[in-house]
Amino acid sequence: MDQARQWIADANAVAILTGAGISAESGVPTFRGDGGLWREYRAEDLATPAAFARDPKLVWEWYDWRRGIIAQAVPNAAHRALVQLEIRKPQFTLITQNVDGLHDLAGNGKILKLHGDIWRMRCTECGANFPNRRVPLPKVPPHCACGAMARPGVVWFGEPLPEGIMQEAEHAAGGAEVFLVIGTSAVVYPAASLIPYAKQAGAKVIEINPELTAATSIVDCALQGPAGEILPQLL
Ligand code: BJW
Ligand code: ZN
Repeated sequence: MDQARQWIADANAVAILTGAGISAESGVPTFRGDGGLWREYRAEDLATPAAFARDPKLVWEWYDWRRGIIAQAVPNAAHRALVQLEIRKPQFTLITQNVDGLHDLAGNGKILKLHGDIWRMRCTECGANFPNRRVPLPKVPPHCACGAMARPGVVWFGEPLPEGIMQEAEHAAGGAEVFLVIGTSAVVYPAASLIPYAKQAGAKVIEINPELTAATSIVDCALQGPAGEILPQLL
């Protein structure tokens, strides 16, 4: 812990990769592991274009239910600590796999949302991309102004990430002196590839997670515990 604290204190350029675990203490369920996913379905079976094509109403009910949970959630001590870190560091990039918007709500400015935003929708026909914070949705599935069905503004398995975002994330990871990996199982690609990418570019990689993950064996320092407890101590 002391060594990691020193690396962070000495760094001008910091990049961070967060996953669902950083929002766990805000009451947002994670995807995998204990207490992870919901109802009788697996995320992998609902978060795909095929699932949406098969049964858009079912997929939208799942997202509507999750939006209801997220709407009640507020940023926790870990989200808040990252706001303080951004204030302190001249070069700071927060790369998140999360769609919950809690980093925005906490007040971070430079956020790369690799997997989109649960508070946005996209039209399946005209391509419009628009915000929608209505909870619960008055009608499921929701529609675009053009009349066609809308879909959640998130990235499903088998879909490309938003245009250019991995280049930006790699730029930040490649230039970072310290790369923090917080609350992710590090099994979903290409997000997980940022961890070895940062390491190979020379960053000190610090992981914060109560469990061992796919990344633990390659990080320079693994701090085992909940992000809401570890991060405030670290910064
Ligand atoms: C705590 C804590 C506390 C608990 N404090 N920590 C082989 C190699 C490379 C790629 C592939 C491959 N095989 C298949 C692929 C492709 C696929 C993939 O990676 N699959 C793997 C699962 C094998 N990837 C994709 O399909 C991606 N697209 C792509 O590759 O496109 C290529 C392409 C190019 C051009 C044209 C077409 C295609 C897209 C991936 C999209 C992922 N989407 C989801 C859903 C988002 C929307 C939604 O929310 O519904 O993103 S899936 C889900 O997993 C979600 C998450 O962002 C993502 C990562 O999960 P995360 O955040 O790590 O959460 P968990 O639950 O796994 O882990 C939580 C962690 O927190 C745990 O470790 C806990 O211990 C910890 N924790 N409490 C700190 N208090
Ligand atoms: Zn439309």
